[in-house]
Amino acid sequence: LFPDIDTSSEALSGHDEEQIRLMDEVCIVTDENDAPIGKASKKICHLMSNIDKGLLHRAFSVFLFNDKNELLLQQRASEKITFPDMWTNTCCSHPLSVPSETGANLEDAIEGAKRAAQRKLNHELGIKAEQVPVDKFKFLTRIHYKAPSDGKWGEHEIDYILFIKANVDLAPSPNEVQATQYVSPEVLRKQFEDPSLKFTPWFKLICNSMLFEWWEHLDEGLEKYMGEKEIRRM
Ligand code: DMA
Ligand code: MN
Repeated sequence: LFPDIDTSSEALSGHDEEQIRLMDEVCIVTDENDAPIGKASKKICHLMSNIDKGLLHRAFSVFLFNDKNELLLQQRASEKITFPDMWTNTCCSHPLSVPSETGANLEDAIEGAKRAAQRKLNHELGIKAEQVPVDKFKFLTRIHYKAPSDGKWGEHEIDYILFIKANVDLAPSPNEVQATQYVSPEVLRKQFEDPSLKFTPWFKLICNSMLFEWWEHLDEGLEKYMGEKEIRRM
């Protein structure tokens, strides 16, 4: 499907060793309708040279709220190869190309994304699995978007949006996350007006489309937004 795939080995030089190691994780390559058509390393999936040829992979974005309905944000570590130092939603990553995280139909793929979410909430933020049980995540929809990071690197994903309301204990990994904060919708809207704060492109896309409406319905009426089958193209 992608005969001229760029596997360039120089691309990673100068980056953080642990983040280089994580570039060997194996992502799920999909077609535009989110059907898995293969697998490729995280490195291959995030090189703009490959994205420009149409390479697309599966991802998830977690939005975690506390009992005051405040959203947990994280600031990405400087060590991150893509989108370093930017503020973003609670946790993002990729379901891996293993049976437990892939799934052959949408229902199983959602379960896979939830398992991956639980795994990465622990890896990035030190949240114990018991505090974020898989069945507590609510799947809203899938978003298809493309966003360059720095020219060489970027994102092109089908992103599963997962909400969870849970009070958690945080122990962030400094290699992943340099700061965290809980925000209300009002505070987040104010932060968007501050040009010194940089937010990730996918977080801005979700904020500018559905986030605030979903957020208003966190405790009542969220069901009507959940389980959307159509992929939103952004
Ligand atoms: C990738 O996030 C997923 C989305 C939705 C952008 P990431 O760059 O934080 O992935 P990882 O934590 O695996 O490096
Ligand atoms: Mn990605």
